[in-house]
Amino acid sequence: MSVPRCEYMDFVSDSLGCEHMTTILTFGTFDVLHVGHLRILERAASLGDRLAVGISSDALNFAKKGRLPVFPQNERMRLVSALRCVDSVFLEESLAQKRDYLLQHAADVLAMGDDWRGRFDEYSDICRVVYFERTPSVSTTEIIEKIRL
Ligand code: C2G
Repeated sequence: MSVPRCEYMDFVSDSLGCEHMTTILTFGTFDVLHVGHLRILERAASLGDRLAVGISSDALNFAKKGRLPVFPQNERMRLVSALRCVDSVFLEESLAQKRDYLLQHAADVLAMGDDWRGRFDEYSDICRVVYFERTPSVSTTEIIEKIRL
């Protein structure tokens, strides 16, 4: 019988008499870390017990945006993992592997900003998909432009 992983884990936890820990996953580049990034991570963490963050690799960013991030992936991972609301980080190497990442981390919830609204609904068969409103008036691109002026 094929049982979705979260239900199976609930069953095992219940049988052992332990509470199920709710895992939240989110993804992003988190380049030039700012308050918009912090706010989405805090709101994502508030949905459950553990927050794991997939940090987009430098190569993935180059493929998506045609430029490398200001801060390299190892530094972006260190900065995000130092935040109090984040429990763990991992490298997101491909957008196409999202389902694998969700299953590997036994995610109960996928949380993303609403600039991605609808783009991840296909994963609602394995977890809850939540979109949060983006924080207005702050973006990495605008910060870079301001520094350049
Ligand atoms: N964000 C936000 N408010 C802002 C800026 C960003 O809520 N003012 C959110 C985005 O909606 C996203 C997260 O912060 O959920 C990370 O944003 P980016 O670093 O811009 O992530 P992105 O390059 O869009 O990569 O697989 C998905 C990608 O990895 C997302």
